[in-house]
Amino acid sequence: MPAPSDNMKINSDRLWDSLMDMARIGPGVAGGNNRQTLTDADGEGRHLFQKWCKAAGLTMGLDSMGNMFARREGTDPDALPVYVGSHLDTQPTGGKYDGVLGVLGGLEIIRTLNDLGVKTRHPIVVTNWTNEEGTRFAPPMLASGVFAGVHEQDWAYQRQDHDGKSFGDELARIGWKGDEAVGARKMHAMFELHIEQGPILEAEGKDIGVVTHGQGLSWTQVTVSGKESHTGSTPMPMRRNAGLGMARMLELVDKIAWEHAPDAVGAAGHIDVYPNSRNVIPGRVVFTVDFRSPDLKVIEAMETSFKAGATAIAKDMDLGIEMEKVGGFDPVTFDEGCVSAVRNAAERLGYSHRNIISGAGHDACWINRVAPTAMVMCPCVDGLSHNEAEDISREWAAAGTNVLMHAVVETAMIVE
Ligand code: HGY
Ligand code: MN
Ligand code: MN
Repeated sequence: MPAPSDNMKINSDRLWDSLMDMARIGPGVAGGNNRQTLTDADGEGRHLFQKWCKAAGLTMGLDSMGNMFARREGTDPDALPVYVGSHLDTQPTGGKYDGVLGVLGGLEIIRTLNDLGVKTRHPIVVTNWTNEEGTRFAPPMLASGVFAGVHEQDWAYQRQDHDGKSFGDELARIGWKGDEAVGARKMHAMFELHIEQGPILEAEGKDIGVVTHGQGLSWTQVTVSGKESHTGSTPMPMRRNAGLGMARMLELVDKIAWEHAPDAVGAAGHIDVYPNSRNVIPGRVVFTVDFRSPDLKVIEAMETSFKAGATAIAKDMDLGIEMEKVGGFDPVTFDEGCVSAVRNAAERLGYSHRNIISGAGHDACWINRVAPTAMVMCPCVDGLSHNEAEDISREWAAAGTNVLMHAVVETAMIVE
C-alpha cells in the first residue's frame, strides 16, 4: 500500500479557525478556557464538535462514559478502525490547545481526506475522551481508563466533585451518557496529537516530538486534622495548626522531588483549607500530592519517603493524618510500530524532530494498554500549559497535524 505523498497537507487556516471557534466556548478570564468536564460549557463544546463531524460526513458513536467516536468509513468494513483523538475538557485556568488540538487535528485530517477524495482501507475514528484532566473528578484520564479496563464504570460514576456532585449524575444531566458499552470497541491503532506542555521542543528548535514513552504519575490525597481556634487569643503552645503541618509537608514534597532529580517532579496543586477564615487557625486541610517520574521505582520511593515523613510531622505536631491514593499510572512505553509511523511521517515531511518522554499524562497512556498507540507532540510557547496564557504558533499546529495525518493514513492504508 502506498505511503501518503509528501505534498498531502492539511488546511492550516481551517484548523486554526476551528481551534479559535472552540476556544469561544467556556472562556476563561485571561484569554484561555475554563471548560471543565461535564459542565454546560463542556456540553456546548461537544455539540459544536458533533455538528462539525456531521458536516464532514462522519457517524457519531457515544459510549456510557460519554466518550465520542466520529467514524469515517473505510473500503473494508471489517477492518478495525484507526483512532485519532484527545480531549475537549480543560483545566479551570486552561489553555486553548491542551487536548483540543488533538481532537480538532483529528477532524482536520478527515476534512482534508474528504477534500482530496482519499480513501483508506481501515475506517478512521476521531475521538473525544471524557474527563482527561481529572480536575473536577479525580483521577485524570478517567473515561479512557474505564475504556481500557483500568477503572470500573460504577466506581467512575461515583467520583464526586468539590460540591459533592457525581460523575454519573453530571454526565446524564448534560445529556451525553451514551448507550454503547464502554470498552467494547476494538482498535487497529490509536494516535494522539498533543502540545508538549514543557520547554524542550521549543528550546531545541524542534517542530515535532516523537513520543516514545510517558512518565508515570502518583496522586495521594492527604487530610491533616488539628483544631480550629482563635488566631488571636490562643497561646502558641496550645495550637494544633493543620495549616502549618501542611506547609511542612509541602516542603517535604519539594525536597523529595529534588532528591530524585533530574527526572522526578513533585508538587501539590489541589489545596483546601477549613474553615479558611482569616482569624481561625485551620482545623483541617486536604491536599493532593502529585509525584511523577519516568521510572516506577522512583515514584514508589518518593511515595514511601513522603508517607514516612508526613506521618512523623503529624506525630510531632499532635495532628491527625489520613492518606489515600486517588490516582496513578505506571510509566508507558508506546508501540514501536506506531512510533515509527510518527517518525517516518516527520522525516517524509521534512520536519525537525526528536524522541521525547511525555511529562504529562494523556488518554493515549491508557489506550496503549488495549491497542498499539503512539503520540505526536508539537512545541508550546515557553513550555507553558495549564495556564490561560498557553500558546502555540499556527506553524506548530500545522506541522503536528500533518505528521498526525501521515501516521494515521499510513496506518489506515490508502486505497488507490
Ligand atoms: O495531569 C496530567 O498530566 C494531564 O494534564 N491530565
Ligand atoms: Mn491534555
Ligand atoms: Mn491538561
